[in-house]
Parts: sequence; structure tokens; C-alpha cells
Amino acid sequence: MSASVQLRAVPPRTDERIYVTQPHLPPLAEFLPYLQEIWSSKILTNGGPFHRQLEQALCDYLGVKYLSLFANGTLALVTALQAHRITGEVITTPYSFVATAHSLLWNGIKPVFVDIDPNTLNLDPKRIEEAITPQTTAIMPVHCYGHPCDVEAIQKIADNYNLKVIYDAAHAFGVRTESGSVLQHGDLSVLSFHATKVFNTFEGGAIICPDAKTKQRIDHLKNFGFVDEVTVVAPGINGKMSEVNAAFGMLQLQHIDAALESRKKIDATYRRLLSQVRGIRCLGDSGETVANYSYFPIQVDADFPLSRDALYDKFREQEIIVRRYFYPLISDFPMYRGLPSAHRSNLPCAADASSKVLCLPIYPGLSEADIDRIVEVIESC
Ligand code: T4K
Repeated sequence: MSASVQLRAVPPRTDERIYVTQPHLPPLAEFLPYLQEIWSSKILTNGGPFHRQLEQALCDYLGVKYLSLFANGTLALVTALQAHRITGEVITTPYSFVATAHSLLWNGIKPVFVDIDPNTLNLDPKRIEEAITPQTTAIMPVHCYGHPCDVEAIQKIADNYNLKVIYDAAHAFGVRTESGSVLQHGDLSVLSFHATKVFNTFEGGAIICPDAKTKQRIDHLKNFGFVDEVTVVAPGINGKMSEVNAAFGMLQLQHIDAALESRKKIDATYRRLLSQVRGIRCLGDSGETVANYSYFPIQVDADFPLSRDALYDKFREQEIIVRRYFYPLISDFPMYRGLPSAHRSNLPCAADASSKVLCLPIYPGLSEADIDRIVEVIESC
């Protein structure tokens, strides 16, 4: 008996629910020619034509020298650490998505958590030096919500102590400061192109690096360590992005400026509508000259009538699925909480932010009526 799959047209979401984000999808018809090309060439993966095109197109768009595509951001983080043979201890932030610290454990590295700056919510450079030990080999900061870290201060410390800097730049697609792309700082930067990100390839990621030699090593590492058919130079992994994902990235790039413009308008509308609400602070504005508006974090302070968690519940009752990025702190998860640096007394600013910050929905296509509905929930408290 031959198996057959009945395909039915899936109706678009019609529910009243608003999510914290929605992937930006161009019209399906625009993607079909790309698929046609893949079907004709029969090249599905292993560094095919769309993979090569997307690497170059992203270098041009982002203003970076070398970029290596990955199947997702987590594999890119794991590989970035391998690329520089990082071992021992790495200083990082507890206020991030778990993948940041998980990439260290996957490499047998001990994370050392350092507190965040209460204004930027990024790793506080003033707290880094006291956490350095003879085992420290690198710093892994995160440009949280796409807001740039204090890259100059971090580099100064790294230079003084001969440490590598590997940025988890998962949120920082397209972010620029006065000196250009924020992705040029440190030894490596890692992007995520997950469905929930500003620029998505369904799943995907990339490592940005400053020279051809490092890119070559990264490219070997993401392909099992193969240099050629018979030569394997490292215990590499399969981190390659497929042609379908890369082709989708090429299409997404055509729409990215419009998507960013739409996010910018939503960001401005929230800021205008929430500016007079007592106890609500809109976060951001950390010195970027070009932001990407990837998240809209607000801080719920003590003079707001509800706690952050009560406001979160109220949103959910109204079918508005806001998120507490980042709660719990990474340092509170079972595989980290036994570390001396994970102790709450070491991380007061991170603990405070984790109990007060809520990310409101932001994505192209979020309507003005949706924004009014969201703001109304806050104003009605
Ligand atoms: N470093 C940092 C700092 C990161 O934030 C991340 C990922 C990484 C590293 C690792 O990169 P990747 O390996 O993921 O490339 C989401 C994402 O899964 C994750 O990529 C992201 N950070 C993190 C901040 O958020 P969840 O568990 O909150 O996602 P989820 O599935 O609850 O989705 C959120 C909302 O988005 C849903 O309520 C509805 C909407 N959604 C989601 C998906 C997946 C859709 O509408 N369609 C979809 O396909 O982690």
C-alpha cells in the first residue's frame, strides 16, 4: 500500500492571540523560484551556491569581513570556542538565553558569572577584573536585546590579561555604532537566525571573524574537520546550513530594510504611549547609531501598581503572550547553580533585572490596534 499525505491549505492564524514575536515571512510565491533552483541543481547542502551567495551578501549587508554560516546559533557558539581553542574558565553574563552558557559546558569550560550593568543589562566591565583567575582564557559577553556592550572597556581588559573575546551577538543583527558594525569587535561574534530573530532563516546562525585564516578553520570545524576528501584536522561537528535555509536568507535580505523600518515605528509608538505611565521604564538606547529593535523590554518598577509577574499574568489572561526574557537567570538553572559565581549575592543587578523586565510584542505586522490593546493592559492597572 502506498502511503499518501493529504495536504490541505492551512488557514492563517485568526486567533486573537498576540505573541512576543512572529517570524517575518515574505509571500510564499517569492520563495518558489529559489526552491526551483535547488530542485534543478540537486545541491542540497555542503556549501552549495546559495550558501556561498548568502555568506557574501551578509558580509556586504552587515559591513563585516568574513562570515561563516551555521545550522543554528548554538552550534556557532560551540564552534567559536573551539576555533580559538578556549579552555579553563570563561567570564560571561547570567542574564541571557541558556545557549550562551551551555556552549561553554559543551566545550568542558567552566562559566564564571559576572554581574550586569543595571542600565544596559550587559556584562559590567567594572566587575570583570575581579573574576579573572589564572584559568581564565576568554570573556563571552552578550549584546543583550541588540544593545551594544561597552566593547572598548571589555577589549582593554582582554588586552591587559591576554584574553580572547567572543561575543554572543545573537540579538545584534545589523546593529551599528559610530565605529561601524558592532559585530566587528572582539575576536569573534556569533549571530542567530532563529525564526524568532530580526533576520531569520527558519533555523540558522553565523560566526563573524576578522581574517581568512580563522574563517578557514571555522569552515573546517563546521564540516567534521574535513580539509579535503582524506584529511581531517580537528574533531569538527556538522554545523552546516542547508541550501533551503540559505536560499530563504537570500530572500529575507531583500525585505530586511522594510522589516527594520517597521520595527523602528513600533518601538517609537510604544515609547510615546508608555512615556507617561508611572512605574514603567522603556529600556534601550545603549549607544547604537543603528538599532535593530529586536526586542521591546520594559522594566516594571516598584511604583507600578502590579509586580512584573502579576502584569505578565494579566497579559496572558488577555491572550497577549509576553515573555520574561531573561527569567530565570542562567545561573539559577541546576547545572550552574552550584558554581561559586552563581550565588545571588554576586549577581544583584542581574537578579533585579530578571525580576522586573518584561518583553512586549514587537515584529513587522504588529498592528496599531494590537499596540493599543497591549498598552491598554498596562494603563488599566
Ligand atoms: N544566544 C542568545 C543570546 C540567544 O537569545 C539565543 C537564542 C541563542 C544564543 C541561541 O541561538 P539559536 O541556537 O536559537 O539560533 C527563543 C528562541 O528559540 C531562541 O532562538 C532565542 N535565543 C530565545 C531568546 O527565544 P523561546 O523558547 O522563547 O521560543 P518560543 O518557541 O517560545 O517562541 C517565542 C514566540 O515566538 C512564540 O510564543 C510564538 C513565536 N514563534 C516561535 C517560533 C519558533 C512563532 O510564531 N513561530 C515560530 O516558528 O526561545
